[in-house]
Parts: sequence; structure tokens; C-alpha cells
Amino acid sequence: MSSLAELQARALKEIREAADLEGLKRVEQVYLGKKGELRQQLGQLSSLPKEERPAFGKAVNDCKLAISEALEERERELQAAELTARLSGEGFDPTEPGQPFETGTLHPISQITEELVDVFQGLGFSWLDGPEVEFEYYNFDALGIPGDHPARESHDTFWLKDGNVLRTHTSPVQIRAMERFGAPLSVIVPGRCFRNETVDASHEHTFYQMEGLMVGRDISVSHLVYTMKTCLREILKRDIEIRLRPGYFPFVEPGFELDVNCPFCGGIGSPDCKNCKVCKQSGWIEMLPCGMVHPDVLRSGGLDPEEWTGFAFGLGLQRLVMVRYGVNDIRDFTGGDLRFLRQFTRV
Ligand code: FA5
Repeated sequence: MSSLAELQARALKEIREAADLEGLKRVEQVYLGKKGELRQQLGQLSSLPKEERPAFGKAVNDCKLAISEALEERERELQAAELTARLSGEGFDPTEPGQPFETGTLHPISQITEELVDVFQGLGFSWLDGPEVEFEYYNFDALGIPGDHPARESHDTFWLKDGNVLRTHTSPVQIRAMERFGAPLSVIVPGRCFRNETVDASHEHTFYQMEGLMVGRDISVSHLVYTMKTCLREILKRDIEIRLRPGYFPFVEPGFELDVNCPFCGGIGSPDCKNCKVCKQSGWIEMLPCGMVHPDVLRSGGLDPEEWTGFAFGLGLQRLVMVRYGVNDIRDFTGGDLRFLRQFTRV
């Protein structure tokens, strides 16, 4: 028994003196481990006379309890001390290199949207938003595309059960903007559009457009040309040539397809044009549809076409990024391949 009391005293002293958690673990092993001293004491049980065994068993248990409690208490003390040391900066080396962590980056469509908004705000345009679930009236009728109009067929529409649509373009916001703000008016409307189309390298069912609308007195095609040239020069970061070809959209008259000289070969006249696979030696790339706002559309927006004129355009944002960086498959934007997206990391 006396050796048990001596063991307990020795254990409690070593526990008190343990300087850190590792040292404490070692003390625990010495006394309570599988081959520890208390086990060895218990091994003597069978050699004792029967009547002494219960008292001895209880004494070993009491000793174990006392050691366990002391271990727990010292562990709490040491943990608190370590925490205090860490918080007070002991052992902290401010010259050690930091842990690297991965940062995300804005999606290229968001980046180009930000850049466009910046350029157009510089030209005095306001940035507007519009609903993605749209009334048939705004998406079609008010833009001169009634139910039986063939132009509806080129907009493979997602119709909703309640008769509304997922907007097929950002043009409905032209009407909403005129109704709400009247004239004069200069707005851009970047946003998501939806068409029930077969997806391929240049078509998505969900894509981004940016509508532009300027209405004022005596607004003419030259305002349109100047604005588009300024915008495309800023975005494509080079001097550009543009040309207008006739294009048909029921909500503009006249309507145009605007082309830009090929950014990859430099256009006709440049030595690289002969082999250019992008413009196929034409020297031009189709960029966006645009035109002068149709008088009926001005009327739908509550404006008098005798007093007001305007231009409008509808820029495909994926298309713009594709032309700017030479991306040849539109599906890459939503494919989720981080190697593709990391190429657009801004520094
Ligand atoms: C329109 O959507 C007209 N609202 C544009 C407009 C506005 C004309 C104002 C005149 C005045 P269009 O269907 O061509 O036009 O689409 C315009 C651009 O959106 C296209 O040039 C293309 O870049 C992009 N686009 C159209 N459909 C898709 C699609 N399925 N996937 C990706 N981009 C598309």
C-alpha cells in the first residue's frame, strides 16, 4: 500500500512539473499507459490473500482517479498558457512567407460588361436593367413584331405557361425606358437573354446582350456611327474601321449590320488577310445589328416621331469577347473549365 501512496505522490509531482502538453502525455503513459505503473500494481492482485484484494483494488482505483484528475487539470492549464503565448506573439515570425491562397476572378462576360458600362457612361449613357421574364407585348408587339410576323420565328422563344416569355433580346427595355423616362434619353441595358436554340459553337440558349438606345432631337446615323466606333475602339483596343450593311429588324428603319475590320489579320490590304481563317479573307467581321428607331417604336414608347429620332443597337457580349480574344467556341464561357477562365485573370 505504501508503494501505491508513493507512486501517487510521485505521479502528482511529475504532473505539476510537466512543462508542456507533450511532457504531460509522457507522464500519462508512465502511470496510466498499457504497460504503466498502475497496471503493474494491479498485476500483484492475484498474489494477495483473498480478503485483502477488494481493499487493494479500491486503492488502485482511487489512485488512478487522482492521477486522471490531476492530468486533466494540468492539461487545461497548459492549453491556456499556449493560447496566451500564441496570441501575445511569442513564436510568431513576421518574416515567414504567408500561406498562398487562390483568388477568383471576374468572368470574362462580367469584365466586358464593366468595361462597356464604363465607356458608355463616359459618353453620357445611363445603365438600365429590365426583367428577364417579359410580357409578350414588350418582347414582340411593341417592337413591331405582332403574333403573325415572320420575325418571331427567328426568336425561338421559351414561352411560359402564363403567356409571358423569357426575353429573347434586350430590346423590350427600349420601350420600358421611353415609357419611364421620356426623351431625350441615352441608355445601355446589359443583360441575359434566352432562346430555345440548338447549342453549337456560336449559339447558346442563354446568352448576354447589351442594348443601346439614344433618343433626342435630330439624332442621325452619324451619331450611331460615331458612338459605335468609339465604343469598339475602346473595347478592342485598336483603331478600327467599320462598315454598315443593310439589315432587317422590324423595330429599326433603316436597319444595319455593323461590321468591323478583322482584328486578327487587320482587314483587307494587310498581308495576313490572304491566310486569315477568321474573316475567311473577306477582311470584315460581323459585329452587331443596329439602326434608327422605327417611328412606331417611338410611338409605343409614348414619344412623338415628328419630334424625336433615335438609334439603337444590340451587341452580343459573348460574341464581343470571342472577337476580342479569338475564342472560337461560345460553350467555353459556361463549360466550367477553370483553365479557360483563368486566362482572363486581371492583374
Ligand atoms: C437582336 O436580338 C436585336 N434585338 C438587336 C437589335 C437591337 C437590332 C436594336 C437593332 C436595333 P439578333 O437576333 O441578331 O438581334 O441578336 C443580336 C446579337 O445577339 C447577335 O449579333 C449575337 O451576337 C447575339 N446572339 C443572338 N442569338 C444568340 C445566341 N443564341 N447565342 C449567342 N449569342 C446570340
